[in-house]
Amino acid sequence: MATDTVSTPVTTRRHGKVLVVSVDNPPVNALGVDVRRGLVSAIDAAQSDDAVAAVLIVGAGRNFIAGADIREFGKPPLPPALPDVCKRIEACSKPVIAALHGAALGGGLEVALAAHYRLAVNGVKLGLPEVQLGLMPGAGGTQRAPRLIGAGPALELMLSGRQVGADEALALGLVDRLGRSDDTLAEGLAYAQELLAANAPVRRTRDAQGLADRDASRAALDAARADVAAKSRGLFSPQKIVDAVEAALELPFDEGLRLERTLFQQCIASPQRTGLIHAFFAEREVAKAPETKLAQPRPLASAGIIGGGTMGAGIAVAMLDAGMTVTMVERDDDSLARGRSNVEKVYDSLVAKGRMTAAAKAAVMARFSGATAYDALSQADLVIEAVFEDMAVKKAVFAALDRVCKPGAVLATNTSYLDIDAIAASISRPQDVLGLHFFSPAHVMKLLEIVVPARVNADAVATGFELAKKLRKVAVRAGVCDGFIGNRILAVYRQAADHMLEDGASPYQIDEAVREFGYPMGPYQVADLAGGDIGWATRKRRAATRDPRTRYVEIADRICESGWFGEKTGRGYYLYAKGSRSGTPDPEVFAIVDAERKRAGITPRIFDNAEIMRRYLAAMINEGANVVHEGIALRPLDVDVTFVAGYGFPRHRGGPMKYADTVGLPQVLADIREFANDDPLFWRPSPLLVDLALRGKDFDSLNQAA
Ligand code: T1G
Ligand code: NAD
Repeated sequence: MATDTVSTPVTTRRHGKVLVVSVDNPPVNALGVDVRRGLVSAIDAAQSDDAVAAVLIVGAGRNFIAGADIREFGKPPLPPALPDVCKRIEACSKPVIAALHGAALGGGLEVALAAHYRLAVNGVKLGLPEVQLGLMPGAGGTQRAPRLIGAGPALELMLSGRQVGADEALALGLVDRLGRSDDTLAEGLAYAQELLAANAPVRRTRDAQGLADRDASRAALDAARADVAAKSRGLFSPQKIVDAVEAALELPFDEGLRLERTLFQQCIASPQRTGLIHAFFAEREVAKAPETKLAQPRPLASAGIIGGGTMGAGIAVAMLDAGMTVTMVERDDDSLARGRSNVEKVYDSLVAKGRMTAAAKAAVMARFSGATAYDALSQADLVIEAVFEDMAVKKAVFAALDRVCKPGAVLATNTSYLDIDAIAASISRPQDVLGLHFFSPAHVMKLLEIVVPARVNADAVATGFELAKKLRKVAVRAGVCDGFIGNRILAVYRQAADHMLEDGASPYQIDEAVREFGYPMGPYQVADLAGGDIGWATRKRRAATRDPRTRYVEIADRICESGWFGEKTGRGYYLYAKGSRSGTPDPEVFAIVDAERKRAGITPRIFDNAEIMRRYLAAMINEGANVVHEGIALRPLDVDVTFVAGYGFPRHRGGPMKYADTVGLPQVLADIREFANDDPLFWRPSPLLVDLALRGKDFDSLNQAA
């Protein structure tokens, strides 16, 4: 065994004639500056050591290399740049082999592509996910990948950002060999020995012939360009990726590399990069709630669901998909049968689409059982209540759970608005009660608000976060208030939209402005999708406590009074032709709006889309600041993740609070103060916003401080 040489986090060790270069930079071996320097030194060492005939690059820990160090972006770049590191690896005159396990993503895959041979073991995840960060491969990936696997497959990988496993990587030609075991080092060394024994030459990817069929490459480029134009909805980097791959086809390698660099710098400079990287890290920060550091989660093998309606059934599917055992309790046999069929419907449609076998469905449903008696839940680790949004009904359910559930069972409610402290106080074990607020459809929507009442134990909250991980949800910790984080803020910016509607804008123009901003849908399309009856019930419930001085727009009530609840009734704000999910403007809605304006004595005025968004976002940001100020959300980034994961806020803008920072808090505050001239009661600047603007701080300063 030869001696160790050069610096950490990259170490080298000679195994016979093979120099093993090991990257060890926890947690994911990101290509920070020390790793880059270490790789260059290692190749230089190999180059100058006659005893070395080949180089094997491996990653220590769970991954090969998960890419460039994302935390370095936006900071002054330190040499060597990653493209130069890759060039150095590729130029090595001795065969360089990369042995891949775990994540080999972004710059990590680019390092592997610069190597001359690639081996992967089972469980590997290869990909070029830069587009998900508002970036593009910037270390040769756009030039080497198309040459290795062809323009079509390379474009698909870079534009989707998806990860591929070992078998697909081999089929694509991304790797040359699959290891028989998961001992990456041993498999890599064996492959290196075999190559040496076969006198395998240095094989540079820059010379690979994946682009030889120009017509096919051109066709793939044209298809990708059309796809990006149709689907990228204003995203910046997808276009740059296509431009770079076009350069791979049209330009010599080194010129293509130079153009890639230029395009990459443009992506770095784009605000979308800032927004998407903020979203990446924010989603990881929200999972680190104080309670998860204080306590270990309780067991989570079996769960009970009370209520098999829209939410109960969706939550049951999410849990079954995560491998849990689920018992649903309903009021009576008919309701239970309906609940079971709501669950089965999801799997039947997967079977019908060929995305699930009947046997797999049967195996999943074998973990599902139903009952009308609560005793069936005596051994459940966790029970989630999703019955009617009525305090008396919910308290009765919790009384029953208090009676039958085992000590230590976590008792959760999926209520959207009701006071969870009151529910907890109604039973003998408030320390086990918390809110688990899913979003519809619960087996699809990523967001899960974990609502923390005053008397809950930390391990019950930690169990909520553990459940979120198990269900692959993005969990955000929220305090108890009317509507928690999401629905509370939604109610305010929806009011701002209704004010503009009554003052002269149309629901269709408002939806258009919101879509232009990057949302998939506007607020009136969302209302029609969710069903106007739910909001109507909430408004009626709130009527008794509404401050009579505040402005109340009755247009939505008029529409609901007509029985128009949206898609489920064929009309709401839009008209829906039979079987169609896309609505058309409804002349009768215009009539209702005109009548309400007359009743309110309002002369309509013109709004342009820019003003619509200034008002819509100012309301959202201001209430977001109130939610942080009151401690309902721990930090501004918790509000951002809530809206990106659960309310369609465009991810490339990072979230409402991040967006506010890009606009500048003084500007947001100025807007609110301008709007307050007409309605000082609605537009009351949040004390937090005023304070931060005064001190020249932004919301991100609070994220850093936490
Ligand atoms: N840079 C810096 N930190 C990173 C990182 C990265 N690339 N990847 C992960 N982390 C941190 C993360 O914030 C967390 O920190 C911890 O590692 C564990 O991550 C030139 C431009 C690899 C699949 O997009 O997809 O290369 O919260 O919780 O679930 O072309 O992390 O503990 O403090 O996610 O096991 C391209 C991003 C970069 C991959 C592991 N690469 N990472 O998942 O753990 S751009 C990526 C992931 C690039 C070049 C370009 C996942 C993972 P903390 P985790 P995980
Ligand atoms: P739903 O009307 O579709 O289903 C409620 C189910 O509860 C019905 O099947 C009913 O039979 C059952 N039920 C009522 N009383 C019961 C009892 N005592 N024991 C057992 N079962 C009983 O309602 P939903 O939309 O699924 O909403 C359920 C809860 O989830 C509500 O608190 C709601 O506010 C909340 N929520 C709804 C949404 C949404 O978009 N629908 C989103 C988040 C949260």
